[in-house]
Amino acid sequence: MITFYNPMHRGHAPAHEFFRGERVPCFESPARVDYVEEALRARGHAMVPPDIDSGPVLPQVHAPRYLAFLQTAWPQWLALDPANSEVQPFPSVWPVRTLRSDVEPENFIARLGLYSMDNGTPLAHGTWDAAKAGADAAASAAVRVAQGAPATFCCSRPPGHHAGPDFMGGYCFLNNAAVAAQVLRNQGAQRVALLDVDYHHGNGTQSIFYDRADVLFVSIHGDPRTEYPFYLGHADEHGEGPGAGYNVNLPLPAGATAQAWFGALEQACARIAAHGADALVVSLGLDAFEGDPISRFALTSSDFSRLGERLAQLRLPAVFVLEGGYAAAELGTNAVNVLDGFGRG
Ligand code: SP5
Ligand code: ZN
Repeated sequence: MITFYNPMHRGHAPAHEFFRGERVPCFESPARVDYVEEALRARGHAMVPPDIDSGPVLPQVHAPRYLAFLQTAWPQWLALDPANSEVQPFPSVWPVRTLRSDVEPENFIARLGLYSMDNGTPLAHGTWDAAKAGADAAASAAVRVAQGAPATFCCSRPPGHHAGPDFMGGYCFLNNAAVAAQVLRNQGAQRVALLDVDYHHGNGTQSIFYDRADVLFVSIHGDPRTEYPFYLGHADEHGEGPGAGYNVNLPLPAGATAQAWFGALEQACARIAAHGADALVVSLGLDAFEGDPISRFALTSSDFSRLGERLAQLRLPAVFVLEGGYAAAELGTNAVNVLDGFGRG
């Protein structure tokens, strides 16, 4: 399968995140993609750099003022104090209910809060370049499928599915899967199905397409009553306006078995088949793996092969986009198992 890699991902390497008020090493590390690239190479998958600029598509899925902030966030942080080059900025205040989000504050940390859903998405000097090259890789993967490739893989980090129209969150900055779906639409697909199998609900993707019927969003994830992102991903979120009926959430309790997971996958596939899509985008999080350090599903490495084989039965051209998955050493096997399963199916 043609894989687009992200030549800039290593520049996004924040040192720590917060857990229970303490600094801990980042789960979302450059090593994750190193392992996936190694497995792709070992199993003979061609890897090519992005060849499409996502610049014109980004404003179709993200607010211009958010893009402007993100692109210049690091230089703005340094402008406050040159010593900040060694310090990670974190938001500490957010415009929750009753507060205004229409007026951009001048204070940098206040603007960071305006454009963040959590304090778990650290910025580093190379974050914009890494996120932008990742969006380019997603756009490239989508164009290649629009041109007739049966399937492509966007092997990139940082991930994207928690990033909403105008905010970062959950280690995500630019929504790569949304970019891929929008590019497929721009290239002539009338209907796109987007399946999100990351352990965490893809709140950003859901929100971007919530009022649209052309992109069906279907997600299998840990129940937000107990799992991140907590405030979205419930089964009663069906879409709104023209998008009513085009959002499908299939939450499962933390600790759910692989059997329960594949039961949800059947429901997802039935809804996708009914959509009459021209193409499929898969938000390929691998944190439903039994060995994932921050998640509580039970898929084995061979279950990821089964996932790929089942998705192939949809008989749709597909763009796979890497999302989460924090059992770094197993990430390569699990990712390529999905891709090879899809190739066999
Ligand atoms: C793309 C993606 O998978 N983002 C996930 C973001 C999750 N952020 C919350 C991380 C909380 C870590 N909790 C550690 C629990 C260890 N027992
Ligand atoms: Zn996840």
